[in-house]
This record gives sequence, structure tokens and C-alpha cells, in this order.
Amino acid sequence: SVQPTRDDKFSFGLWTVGWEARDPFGEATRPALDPIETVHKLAELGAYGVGFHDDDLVPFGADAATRDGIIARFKKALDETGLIVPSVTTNLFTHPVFKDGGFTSNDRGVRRYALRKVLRQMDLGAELGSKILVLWGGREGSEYDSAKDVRAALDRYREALNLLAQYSEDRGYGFRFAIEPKPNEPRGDILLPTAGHAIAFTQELERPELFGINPEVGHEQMSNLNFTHGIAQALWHNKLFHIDLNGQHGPKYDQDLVFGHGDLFNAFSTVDLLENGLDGVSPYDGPRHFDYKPSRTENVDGAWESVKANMRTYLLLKERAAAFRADPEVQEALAAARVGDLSTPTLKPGESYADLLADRDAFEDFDVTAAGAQGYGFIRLHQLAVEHLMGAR
Ligand code: 3MF
Ligand code: MG
Ligand code: MG
Ligand code: MG
Repeated sequence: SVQPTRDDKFSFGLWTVGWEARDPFGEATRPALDPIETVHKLAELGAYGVGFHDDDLVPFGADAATRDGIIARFKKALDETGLIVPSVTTNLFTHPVFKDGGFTSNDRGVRRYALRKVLRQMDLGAELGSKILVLWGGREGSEYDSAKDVRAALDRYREALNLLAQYSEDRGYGFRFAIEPKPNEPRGDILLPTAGHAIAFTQELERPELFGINPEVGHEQMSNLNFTHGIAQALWHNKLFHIDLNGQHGPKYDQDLVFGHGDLFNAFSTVDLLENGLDGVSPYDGPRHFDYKPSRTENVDGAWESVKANMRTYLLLKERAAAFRADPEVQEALAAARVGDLSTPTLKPGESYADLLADRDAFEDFDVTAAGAQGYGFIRLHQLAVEHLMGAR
């Protein structure tokens, strides 16, 4: 069914549907939404979770009493609806204090302030039962190569993340940390720009097992990369801790369209991977989180339409992917394309390189002409995928 239920694990950031649509060239086109109402409406529409930056819920600089009041109201809404908070995150990008970054600002005072801001959000997240902390370092970067010592910045980034993990473990919070890569915007160049950079970075931390990534469809596509390949590699490293689903048309500004409203074919393979793996087993059990922005042209009704559109598109793609996998002609085409054969180890059981060197079939007698002349049948296979995606089969 394409009616979302809690089992689908759909979650939304308060900052997504609640975006007032201010952009670098224009003012807001929609009013702010009340987070309490958003919680109720998301639950009604079939989401299971909601996430937020500290400042999405409690305005920056609010006094303690105001903060406590807002949090109490928010908790009540969660209790009333049963909505959960699978992940939280911290805003280290809006206030001018972060204009040169949070953890990697050249100003040490700013770095210390950023750490305190994240620790405070971890306290709140833990209180709400959240187990994932997303870290998007949108201001960690530079416009000018001369202005940032990237190696020192990575030292400071590491120092910060090690501290967060230590705090989480000491307090018994049990957070897993998901670094969100992005190549640029708002900084000219952002540190940890792609899934690959971020995964490599996690290996340098004191507790690498607590750190993974939160790849966003559009962010990888801004770098002209294949998102499905990116998450497949993240899964291979056991680093897919969270996901930001949205839509993007290739390398340009961060469009944050509804999921599937950009590269639909890649969205199809993304859902197919998340839901079916290659063997019918889903390799990912985390939130299906949408991080998108209802376009500036939409009014509040349109913004709520866009919430439904994200979930409906995901479920339609899931249906299409299931139909694709179940189609006997597809199974035959997959076999003809020998997609499954790639899972067979290249060496025979127990074979050494000496055995390989001794195997004349592998080299001396291997018919390179015939192997070079064979057709792989990938176009026929992809045409079947296209037809399933189009609902033509
Ligand atoms: C920006 C983003 C961010 C992050 C968010 C979560 C504002 O391009 O994608 O959304 O997803 O900060 O940490
Ligand atoms: Mg984006
Ligand atoms: Mg984004
Ligand atoms: Mg994001």
C-alpha cells in the first residue's frame, strides 16, 4: 500500500516542512509553523519520527524558563501522538558567530562555544530517547585556500568529535554519530565534502565504531556523484547510520526537492537498495528521513502536500522495485547479465596466487577475443527497470 504507516519509519526535520522559504534573494513566503502542530500533523500523515536542530525548537538565545516551557509542550505532543525522535542535530550555521565554522572556526572561543552548544543538544536528545546525533558542518570550510589550514581544521574536527563520543559514553547516552557530507553551500568549500571523505575521516577517531555518515541525496549529486553507489559503499563499511532523502537535478545549488523529484532513476535504485538489497534483504533499518524544502512557490497547504509527496513517492518506488524484482523476465535478464555472479569470489576455494599462476585457463588459454566480444545485456535489463518505473509492466 502507498498509505504510510509507522512501520515505514518515515521521519521529517522540523526545519523541512517548517521552512519559511527565505532564500539569498528573497524574503519568507510562508509563516513559521508551530512545532507542536507539526508533530500532530506529521503523526496524522503517517510519519513515525521527527528530528530537529536545537534552534528549530527553542529559539536561539531563549532564557531557561522559555526553553523549559517549549520542551515540556513538545514532549506532551510526542506523548499524545506516539511520534518518536530518532535523531537530533545542532545548528552550528545560522548565527553570525559561526560564520567561520563551529568546531573548526579559526577563533578558539567559537570552537569552545560550538562544543557546548552540541553537548546541550545531546542532553536534550538523550532525554527524548534519540540515539542518533547528526553532524552537518555546513560552515566548516572556507572560501579562500589561504584562510584555512585544512590539516589543523581536521585536527580540531577530530578533537571535537572525540569529545562528543566521550561525553555520550560517560553519560550512558549511547549516541551513534552521523556526519553529513556536503561539498559546498553555504561555504565555498566544506570540509568532509563527500560520503567517501567522511567515511575515511571516521577511521581516524578514537571510537570509529560510533561514527558513520548521514548522506543526503542532493549533496552527493551536487558533486556529480551517484548517490546509490555512495550509500552502497557506506553500507559496505557499516557506516550508513542515517539518510537524508530528497531530490536534486545534478551539480547546481542545493535544491532540496521532494524525494524523487530530481533524478528519479537514482531514487528508484536507492529505494531498491534500501528495501531489497540485492538478495531481498533490507540492509538498512534506520529512519527513512526526508531532508527537503517545500519550494518557495508553495503556500502552507502546498508544504503539507510536499510532506505527503515524499512518503508517497518512496512507497510507490518501493512497490515498483518489488515488482521489478518479482518479474520473471527481470530475473532472467539479471541472470543473463550475470549480476549475481559478481558475488562469487574470483579465486577458487583455497586457491593461492601460485595456483592462479599455474592455471593456464586463467591466462595462456583464456579466450580474450571471445570475452571481449560478448554482450552483457545491461541495456535490456535497464529497459525492464525503466518500464517498471514507468508502470508499463
Ligand atoms: C543542509 C542540510 C542540513 C542538515 C541538517 C542536519 C539544514 O544542506 O542538509 O539541513 O541536514 O543540518 O544536521
Ligand atoms: Mg540539501
Ligand atoms: Mg541540505
Ligand atoms: Mg541534510
